[in-house]
Amino acid sequence: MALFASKNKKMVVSMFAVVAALAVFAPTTASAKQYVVGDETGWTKDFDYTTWTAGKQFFVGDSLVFNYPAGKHNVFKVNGTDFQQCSKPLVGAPLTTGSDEIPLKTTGKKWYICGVTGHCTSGQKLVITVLDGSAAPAPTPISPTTGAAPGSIVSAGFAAATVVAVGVLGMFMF
Ligand SMILES: *[C@@H]1O[C@H](CO)[C@@H](O)[C@H](O)[C@H]1NC(C)=O
Ligand SMILES: [Cu+2]
Repeated sequence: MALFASKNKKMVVSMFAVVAALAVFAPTTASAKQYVVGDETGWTKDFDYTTWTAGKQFFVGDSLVFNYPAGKHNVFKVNGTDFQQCSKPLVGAPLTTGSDEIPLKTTGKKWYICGVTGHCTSGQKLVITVLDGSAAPAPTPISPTTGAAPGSIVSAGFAAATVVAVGVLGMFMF
């Protein structure tokens, strides 16, 4: 760094801060996907949700949105047995807003059915497998100051703020 004139140091430090901040934010925004179940058809009976899931990969951090006319359908999260038998869980209320977003927080199989009589048996049932988010491309670690994992938006925000603060500090110090 002794080779750099004071002005160049400022430039290098602030450019570093900007690049590092972008590197922290870019992967978090790019990787989280929101899946509208059934796309424009939405959540309804007489639809093949197995075909809809084919070729899709769901990761922790993604979310599902169930769209339907409120009052016409609902969304129960069930286990594999209830899914097979199209039976509503004995405890727990369904989602009923007509635009129900479900964040995928853990890995593994997730099962959803409509609780209106006859709808699940008419195909209104969805099973997905949620994969570990780390299977997605990992962000390139640039800054040694960002100790936080990029998994959560909050920690990413803190990390970016730290990087920017260091950059600003650097502009005054050098
Ligand atoms: C699935 O959930 C039902 C209640 O809705 C429960 O009775 C049953 O034991 C559960 N099955 C498994 C395999 O957890
Ligand atoms: Cu229904």
